[in-house]
Amino acid sequence: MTAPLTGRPVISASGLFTPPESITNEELVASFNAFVDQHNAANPDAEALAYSSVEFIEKASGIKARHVMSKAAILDPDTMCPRLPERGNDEISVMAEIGVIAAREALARAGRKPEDVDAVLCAASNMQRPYPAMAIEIQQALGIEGFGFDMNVACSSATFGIQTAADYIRAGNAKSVLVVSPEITSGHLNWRDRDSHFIFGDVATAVLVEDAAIAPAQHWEILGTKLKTVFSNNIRNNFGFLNRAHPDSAGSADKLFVQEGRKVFKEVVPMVAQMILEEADRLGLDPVALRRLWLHQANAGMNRLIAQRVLGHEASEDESPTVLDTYGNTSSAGSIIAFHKHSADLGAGDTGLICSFGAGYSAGTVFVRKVA
Ligand code: CO8
Repeated sequence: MTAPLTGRPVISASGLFTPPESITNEELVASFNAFVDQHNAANPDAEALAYSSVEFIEKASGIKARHVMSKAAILDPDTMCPRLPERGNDEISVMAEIGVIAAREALARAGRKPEDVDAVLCAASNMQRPYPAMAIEIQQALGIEGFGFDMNVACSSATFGIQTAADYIRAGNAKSVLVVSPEITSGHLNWRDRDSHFIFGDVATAVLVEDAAIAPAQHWEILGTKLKTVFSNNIRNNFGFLNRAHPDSAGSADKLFVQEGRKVFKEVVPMVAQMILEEADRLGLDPVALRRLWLHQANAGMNRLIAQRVLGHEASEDESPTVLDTYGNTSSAGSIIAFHKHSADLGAGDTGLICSFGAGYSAGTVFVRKVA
């Protein structure tokens, strides 16, 4: 007989899909600089484009490589964007396919059968299409009954998804919810933009949020979730269904990711550090005693500063692990990859924080405690 539901949300398990192909900074810069040479030779009267550099990328961001879904096309100076063959309506979509792989891992780790899941949220910074929802395709591919829908809060999509799932559990509207974040960021990155061409990578993550009553013995109690948004144009993408066919907009760089990176850095660090400290206080947690921070992976320097303000000292790799070096910024999936790869070693009673921040601006905190 199943125990009565508690209304207490937990993270039962997580899953990860990593694309097999990866681009090093050296490969990326060689391709970018070949494009620059071609462009400058073809436009002798225009202001010359400048080279990118491996040293700058690593120093400014901490990124050494990124996984991608379509390496050859991205590195081809004549293409410089992913080329993923279109699929028929009777085939699974690429985003759904990688989301399903991550979701299957989360279900297997939790010992959960698809028929026991009530809902699927596809939470990511871009959807492959507006409808039918990616979440419903993932739900169908997994054989889940119930419902699914898509949600987009840029880099904070996954934490906003976790809070939404946790609220379903708290309200008793669901007992098991999958939050899937397939992030094919290479499709909305401008690979010809020197300021940002090195930032992003592709990945998919999944988090299974459940009622404590049905969770596997090893799980993470969700102590509290908090979301925040403050409008900013400093990270923006103007692509949309209303401008797709507009003659003025064809090929415009503003229909891809654009940012004022330095302003983002300066404004988001204090906002997020303060939010974490306020939420820890509200939950009666000593921030200094947090065993691990799984922070959004956008910039190593940003994470260093945020972790320092929260913990009161320079965080070690053990206290604030980095996956940015090999994955790049994977938008909402970043903090979940860090959690997935660096949480098994913690002991019962250890507390930690999953935290996202990015475009919107948006930020989300999920404080967790390991059980068993
Ligand atoms: N190679 C060599 N030199 C370069 C390069 C390059 N590739 N790019 C810039 N430079 C030069 C500049 O020209 C500048 O030169 P000068 O001083 O002569 O003018 C110098 O380097 C310094 O440039 P910056 O001031 O821009 O460099 P920063 O030190 O600020 O580093 C960063 C730039 C890495 C972008 C840094 O500001 C940063 O990481 N900021 C935070 C960004 C951030 O967190 N953004 C979040 C975005 S993610 C998000 O919200 C999700 C959105 C949805 C997903 C989108 C998927 C595509």
